[in-house]
Amino acid sequence: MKSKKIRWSLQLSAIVMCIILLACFPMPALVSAQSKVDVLFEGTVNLPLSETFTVTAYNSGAEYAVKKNTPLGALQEAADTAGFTYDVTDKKYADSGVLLLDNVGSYRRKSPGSWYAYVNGVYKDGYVNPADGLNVMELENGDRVEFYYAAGIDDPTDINTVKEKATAAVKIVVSTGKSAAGESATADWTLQLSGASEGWTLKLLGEVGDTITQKESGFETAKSVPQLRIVKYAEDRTTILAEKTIDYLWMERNLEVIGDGEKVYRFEGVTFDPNNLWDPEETYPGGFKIENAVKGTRIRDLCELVGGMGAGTEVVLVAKDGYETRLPYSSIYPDPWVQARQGDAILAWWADGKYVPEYADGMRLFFTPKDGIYGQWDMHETLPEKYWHYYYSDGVQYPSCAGLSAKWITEIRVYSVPESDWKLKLDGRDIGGMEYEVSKTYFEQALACQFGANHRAAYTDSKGRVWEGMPLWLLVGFVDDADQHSDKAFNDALAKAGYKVIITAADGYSVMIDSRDIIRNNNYIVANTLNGTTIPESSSDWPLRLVGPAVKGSTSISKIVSIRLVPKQTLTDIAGHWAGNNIKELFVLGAISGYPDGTFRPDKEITRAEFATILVKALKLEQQSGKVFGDTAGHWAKDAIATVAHYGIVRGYDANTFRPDDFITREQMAAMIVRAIKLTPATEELSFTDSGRISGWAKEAVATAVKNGIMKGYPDNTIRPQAKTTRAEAVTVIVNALKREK
Ligand SMILES: [Ca+2]
Ligand SMILES: [Ca+2]
Repeated sequence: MKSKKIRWSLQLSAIVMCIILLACFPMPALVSAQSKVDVLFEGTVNLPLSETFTVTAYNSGAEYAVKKNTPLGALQEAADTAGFTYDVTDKKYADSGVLLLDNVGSYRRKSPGSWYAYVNGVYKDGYVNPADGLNVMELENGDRVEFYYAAGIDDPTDINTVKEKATAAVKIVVSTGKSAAGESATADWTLQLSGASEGWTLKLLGEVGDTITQKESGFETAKSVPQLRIVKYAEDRTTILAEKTIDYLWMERNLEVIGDGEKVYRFEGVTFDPNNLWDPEETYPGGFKIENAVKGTRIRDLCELVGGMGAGTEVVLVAKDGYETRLPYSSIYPDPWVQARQGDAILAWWADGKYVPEYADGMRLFFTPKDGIYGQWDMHETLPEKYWHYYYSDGVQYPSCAGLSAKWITEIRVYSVPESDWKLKLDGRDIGGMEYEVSKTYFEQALACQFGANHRAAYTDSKGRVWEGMPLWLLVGFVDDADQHSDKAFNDALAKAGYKVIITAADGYSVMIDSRDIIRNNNYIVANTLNGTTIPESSSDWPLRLVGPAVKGSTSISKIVSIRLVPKQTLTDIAGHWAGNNIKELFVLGAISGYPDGTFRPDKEITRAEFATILVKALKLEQQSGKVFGDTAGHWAKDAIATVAHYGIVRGYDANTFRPDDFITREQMAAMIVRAIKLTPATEELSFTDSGRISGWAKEAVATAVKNGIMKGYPDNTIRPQAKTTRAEAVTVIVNALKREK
């Protein structure tokens, strides 16, 4: 949450880049004095090795990841720098993997000329020779890449004739590393900026291609009064209709001051009582998380400075670290019901005798309810559910109204029309997990680290665009098994065993990623923001786009609406079965397999040998071959039985007898499972109606299994110790045991 990258630095680096680019690259008009040729770009581009960018084929709309150190990468950099466009087609991609250049700027293919590409003066024609493909061949430091647009060319390999006839050109020298970039690549410069209250000077040093991040020190001490920017956006949510930048001095002079500086306003702390999450009686068992005597300005009055909130919209309060808090129209323009419980939503710039910046948490959101306390139940009663904040602790989702009280607010975004909502469907049921629908708000709150861990990840693409969102593995962890929120929510064992992660777009297009490629890494990120702003609905990426260093053409997907986890193979007879989820989980783990006809036959009995085999695989016991019973010597499960015997999980009937093909009874199963995961023995008497029928040697094991939730009785309160175990029951007991181990 405490990102060093403050909002200003983004704006500064944009200015910085412009200045550097202007300084380093001569304008095209200045370098083409000697001929009629329209030189769209001439200069050096820096192409980092092992980075890629995404290009969209204009004929098909398909996206491709292309290495930067290719002729196409060089063209892309030139295009970005000089501000022209180009078009490639993928009509040859399917059979030769090349992209072909048709148009650059207004110079179109066969209208009347065509584009010819050269590297160090040698013609490169990917159409004829795929190794010469502009997206294929790799460039080296100092390579010259030239593109000429000319008509009436018989022999493209004759570069001199092509140059003579050319009417347009792009001339690039390639630099592939900072050290080789030459004198034009570094620049020292000084930038003078004036703050609203006093001037200050900021000196940044950088190199072309660097991301320059302003250090917080110096900047903050120089800036004596924090500024607040208020912006109103048009219906497209991008165009700025009005904006105003003010500070508390202006607010105090010009707008009604809320709060008398004596009355204390409080936010209730979380209850930490799982049986009383909301504290509707308002007894405040968790005390108060925030309590200050404040003065501030109504957020409504601030919104009105730029024309007010559109009906049904939400206001976005942005903190200096980028943290966003959203409140609905009804919270800023409250009706009497909300007014009584919530009061005004204000931006506090004074607390306990101090103005900002000495009031270090300011400017901060406060509510001014009549009773002085904004509690969990007030949040429940005054805000729609999607605005509720939570705090996770020990797997419990506690309502946390204090989470609304955002600190360090520097910007208020006001909108004209409501933002379209979206939902992301997560479905892990096919691998034994669960189904969950992530709302837009939930996703945003998770990113704002309300969920106990930092869920935010960022990726800068080849065009320098910064995408932010949630790593794919974290989303998968919500539904891969029954554990949604603990730090072990992502099931590593399942992911290592391998299942398919299918990501689907609104139009039905989908991509598949192997679970083994996503394990606790940021190679795949489901992004909802671009350059610090939520992806707008007008974008073809809305609402979510898959980005990250591992995302290639075949895994590139936008408009994501669902993520489904599916096993590599499926079983045909477990749909609707009471143990279906457990069966799927062990199946994906590879601990059980189906019959050749695709069935699992869950209600069939299971033999002692089969149970031992599943146990070895599920618990990943290291294979041992020492112990062989007289009747397991030639048995198919000889090794698994030897392994469980080695670990003391089974003892057999005697040295010679294991009876591998006997069906295992429930009390035998209890004995094996309890020894397998080494549970502390329980001695409690069991209260099943048939407890007395449990064999003496199995009493402790059955009690232990029941006490640990690994085995359960039947609805008629029997435990049926000598009944044959079904395959479904065996799987369930093992899954329960695995949970205990976890
Ligand atoms: Ca209250
Ligand atoms: Ca999980």
